[in-house]
Amino acid sequence: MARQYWNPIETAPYHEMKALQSYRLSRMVRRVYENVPFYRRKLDEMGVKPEDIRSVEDLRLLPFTYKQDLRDNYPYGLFATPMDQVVRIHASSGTTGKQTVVGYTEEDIHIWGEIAARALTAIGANEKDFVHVSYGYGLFTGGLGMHYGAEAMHATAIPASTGNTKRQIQIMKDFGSTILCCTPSYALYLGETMRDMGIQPSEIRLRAGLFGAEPWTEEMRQQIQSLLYIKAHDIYGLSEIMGPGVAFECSAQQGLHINEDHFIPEIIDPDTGEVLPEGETGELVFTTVTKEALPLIRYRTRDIATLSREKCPCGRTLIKMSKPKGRSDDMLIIRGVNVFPSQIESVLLEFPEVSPHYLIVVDRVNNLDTLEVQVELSADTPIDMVRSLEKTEKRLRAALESTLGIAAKVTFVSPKTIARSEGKAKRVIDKRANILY
Ligand code: DLL
Repeated sequence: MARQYWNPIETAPYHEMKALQSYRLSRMVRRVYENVPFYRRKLDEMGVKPEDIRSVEDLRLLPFTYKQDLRDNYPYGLFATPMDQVVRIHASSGTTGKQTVVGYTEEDIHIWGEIAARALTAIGANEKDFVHVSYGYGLFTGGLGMHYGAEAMHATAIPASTGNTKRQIQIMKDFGSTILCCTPSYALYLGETMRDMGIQPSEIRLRAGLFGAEPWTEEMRQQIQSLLYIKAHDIYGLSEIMGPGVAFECSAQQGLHINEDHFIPEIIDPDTGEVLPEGETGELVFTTVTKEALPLIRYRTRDIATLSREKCPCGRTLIKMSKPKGRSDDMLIIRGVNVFPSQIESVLLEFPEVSPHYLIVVDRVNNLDTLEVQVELSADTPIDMVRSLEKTEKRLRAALESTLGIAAKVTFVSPKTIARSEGKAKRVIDKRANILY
């Protein structure tokens, strides 16, 4: 019989989980104090001794770690093990500055495979599945992370990586891929290409997908599901903490379970650093408690989310995070109003006349911020129907204004003119600061 959970810890009562977290936390703090000069200095400055940290409640005594700290200690300065124990390096490219370099011991790789296997099991995968991995293989953690997860559960990994979309579809058809792992934007693109190639979803065996690495909305989930005839699930992670599998969606699809026996989450106010009570929205912060090569204390993810310990119908007791609502640093401030690209996406996806491919262009004209949303018309919307297009544009503008609280210009472009991405989609051009997200 297919396993419902990968590891019984996923259903442990909270008091057991808390005891495990507390034990692992105090052990980890002792280890970083002894092995990472950066943390020893920070703790000394704050007057905190490793023996002060006995339980998860003591977390708030500890300092935050920022992406900048990783850059300042580039490439290996925060590693807690000698390099001869590091068996793998990954890195994440930033929009600015140096790459963030992360490392793994053999045990870290083992745990990563385990948490990715938990995510795959939660969507109903088992050893009979063919896991088609179209995340990039390389320094990016997506490809190898999901690959090792598939192998850990004895499924068959298909390391398709990115690129050559038509060939990917051929592989899916011929090799019998049943589970798809890629970014949600690439899943959409694969679905569209399949449609253009005249391949019916019934000709392939895909039944579920694990999509992450970028924010996506419920509406996008519906589109992927109907294009590919599969169940689309979310998977969250970040290289600094591990890679894909830090949190994963179960069949209930009401938030993502965090593998909290390895990564303790907190939600804080991003401005004051104050820890917020369960249910409030703020910045997600993680403390790794089992990582050997690169343990991080209270790492500021910049992702905005909420946490909840509400009972989950799937039976897992692991705490859940909401889908990330955006990043505290990709949040756009347009004419003083906070705008998340995901809000714009939600509105666009309510309009069947347009496709989910869009570009948000923010500029400043005569000292005034401007917001333009360029969006592709759906392939079956005739571009020459000027009158009906005018009506759509008016309705879309009104919907955007009521959701965002500011006016946006809407520009329709022909189908397939907005650049497709095989990895994370680039959806915002902020000409005010020359930032490309
Ligand atoms: O994107 C790891 C990953 C690979 C996750 C494959 C899921 C699937 P980084 O390149 O370090 O790592 O980027 C991490 O991507 O802080 C979020 O802002 C964003 N992100 C990742 N997953 C999701 C998701 C990988 N499911 C950053 N929803 C994170 C929204 C996500 N944002």
